[in-house]
Amino acid sequence: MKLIYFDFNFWRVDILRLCLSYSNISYKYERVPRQDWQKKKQSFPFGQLPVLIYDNNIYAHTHSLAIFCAQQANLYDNDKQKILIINQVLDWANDITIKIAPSIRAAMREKNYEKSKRLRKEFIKNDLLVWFSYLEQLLKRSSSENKFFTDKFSIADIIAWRVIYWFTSRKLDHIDPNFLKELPKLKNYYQNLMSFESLNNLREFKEITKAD
Ligand SMILES: N[C@@H](CCC(=O)N[C@@H](CS)C(=O)NCC(=O)O)C(=O)O
Repeated sequence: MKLIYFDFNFWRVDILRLCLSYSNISYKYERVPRQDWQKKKQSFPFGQLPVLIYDNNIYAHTHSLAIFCAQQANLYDNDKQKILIINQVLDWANDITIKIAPSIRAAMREKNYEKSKRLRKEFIKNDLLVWFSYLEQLLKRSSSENKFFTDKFSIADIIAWRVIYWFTSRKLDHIDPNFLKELPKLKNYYQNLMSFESLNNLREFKEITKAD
């Protein structure tokens, strides 16, 4: 099994790596340097990363790959309603990424820092707490103790941990790293995951949190 992503850490690929590693499934990992992307883009399905190479076939799209890796790692579920909960966390992660993406693109691609700042402030005003409170609400109505989304550690918790880590790790300009104080249940959930040994002992977890 081989995963391919860019030469930086991001939740879309990290959730796949964490899943596989959790169940000791070995995988290769190729990082494409950003400067090589334009000449390589067309060789990937959908012109995007991450991709998974499995049994000589290539597969794309975070959602599909996440379900596949979680199934391999026994971090998905067989219960239809639990599957719905897990899939919603995946869709939440995708949606909040799409919401913040214009402010990232303005800085990274266009090098227009004023525009990026304006878009980031708009995101903070309109979306940041709204979207994290959606996640907190989902946690509250899905789990009995606000410990794991489906009451059993799953890829949903890996995704939620990774995305909250991204938003609270001071990597995103203008975002108060303490914004979760407004959402105490989600904050507590996240802190429990930070100290959950089955997760924080993984090599990938250490690498992700050390890189910042
Ligand atoms: N629908 C894709 C979106 C993946 C995506 O947006 N990948 C970005 C990096 S995070 C990318 O490949 N950007 C380069 C490009 O679109 O040229 C998925 O679910 O994985």
